[in-house]
Amino acid sequence: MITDFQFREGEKEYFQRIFPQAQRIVVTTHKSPDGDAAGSATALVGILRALGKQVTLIFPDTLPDFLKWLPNLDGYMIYEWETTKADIAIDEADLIFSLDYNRLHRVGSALEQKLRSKTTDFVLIDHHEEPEAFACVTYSHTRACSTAELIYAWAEQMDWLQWIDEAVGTSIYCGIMTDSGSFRFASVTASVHRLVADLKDRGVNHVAIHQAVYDSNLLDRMRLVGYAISEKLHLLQDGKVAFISLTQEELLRFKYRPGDTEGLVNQALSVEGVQLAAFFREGNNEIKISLRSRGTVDVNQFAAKHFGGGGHKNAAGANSHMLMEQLLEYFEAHISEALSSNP
Ligand SMILES: [Mn+2]
Repeated sequence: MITDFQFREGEKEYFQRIFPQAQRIVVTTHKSPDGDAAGSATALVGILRALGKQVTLIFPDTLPDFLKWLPNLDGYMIYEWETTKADIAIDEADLIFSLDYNRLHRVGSALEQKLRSKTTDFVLIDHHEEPEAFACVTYSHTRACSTAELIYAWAEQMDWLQWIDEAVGTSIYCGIMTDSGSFRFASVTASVHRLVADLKDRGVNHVAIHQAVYDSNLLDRMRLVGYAISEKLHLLQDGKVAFISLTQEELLRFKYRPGDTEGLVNQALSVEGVQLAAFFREGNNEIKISLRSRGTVDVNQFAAKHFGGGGHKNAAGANSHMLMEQLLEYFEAHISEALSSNP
């Protein structure tokens, strides 16, 4: 075995029992799908289609352009735009996969309601803390660097590695690469490198994947990032906290497209001396908060306590309905708590 993430008791038997019967399968991910959500989902779709299943891939909202080249995307639906069609697929499904999210509300309220109304079996494959108990199988390992790593681990334990062809491997690589900061986070183990070596043996072209994801900047995006860093990056708490906020007006000025601010919060965290970074992006009716931290500073707890969000200890997110000004004041007033969790 290459991966460290063994099935718990009864999980393999469950899949062996359910798979011969499950013909129509729906695969879902969290809102604002990132490289790991889309990578793990398309990898799973590729494996399931190779097994002869009829698979529908549903994203809650739009897929950023830098992920639209992924293999096995054909026929994917955006729930926000194609609700009726997607609802039919969900109604007809005998099995639903939940990938890269720990709680059903992470798919957005419309899709959440639809999924909650289903009595079909759910399978959750994820690496975020404290998964909600809604699935028949919760294949959740918080030490995994990405959900894509868990898709490989899942296939390996099902003895389905033969279905990991170049296309499926490409999706898995994309998920691991984007969720691990290109293999630099602490979650990247020797097993992850062994797994990637195996993907290389299966024909995966890492140079092309890296270029497709990271070297496709549009000028507007570069200017937006430049503006955010030069005009909107502020420090608090003697330089231990960095934050960036962008209003809708600012995003429009730079012709914002989904995915354009991906990674911005990590750049704020990369400033010398910064232990916690936050990014606030104003959407249509809520503000999306991304938090990152170093070492023992716990942003998962902070996000849960103050904003009802969560994620991992060093990377968490939440949504807020406060106005931007209020929200930033609130953040400033409470952020020292997160730092003091650091002994
Ligand atoms: Mn992930």
